[in-house]
Amino acid sequence: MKKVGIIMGSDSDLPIVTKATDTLKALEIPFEVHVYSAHRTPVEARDFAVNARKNGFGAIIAAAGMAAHLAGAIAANTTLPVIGIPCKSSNLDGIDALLSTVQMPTGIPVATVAINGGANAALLCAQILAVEDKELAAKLDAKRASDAAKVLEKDKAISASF
Ligand code: RP5
Repeated sequence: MKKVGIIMGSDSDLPIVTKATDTLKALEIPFEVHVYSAHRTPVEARDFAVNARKNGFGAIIAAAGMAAHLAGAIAANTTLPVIGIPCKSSNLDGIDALLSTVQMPTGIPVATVAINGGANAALLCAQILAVEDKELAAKLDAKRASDAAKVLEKDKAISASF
């Protein structure tokens, strides 16, 4: 199976990235995690993206906050699918990172998940890889069914309490 590359702009983004790594682990999808910044280490970020396809990656998650150019900078250097996670920072509640990540110019797409949406970033990667992987697709179906069953359990409990 292809690997997922997870890049974060700073180790301060790790709590958000952990939601993605936990999700990938649960689905038994191989991944690598790195701290590369579009601004502080632009050469390393670019090198990762340029070599990602030949290094066995099938999709890349880029998590960054503030002026979050990481996902776009990675996407500029690969045609692998790139999923951006806008990370919430203290001043602008993540709106800064959301707009910086989502507003990509035509030709260089970044699939942007919700602010701090680490789990959905991993699920979207899994869905991309599952296009050519029936076993993974079955795991995703099972997860959907199990998540729905949990909601229906909550429905029963709440409904019974009134
Ligand atoms: C971004 O700036 C990082 O992705 C992080 O979300 C934010 C703050 O970084 P630190 O100052 O905590 O290293 O580049």
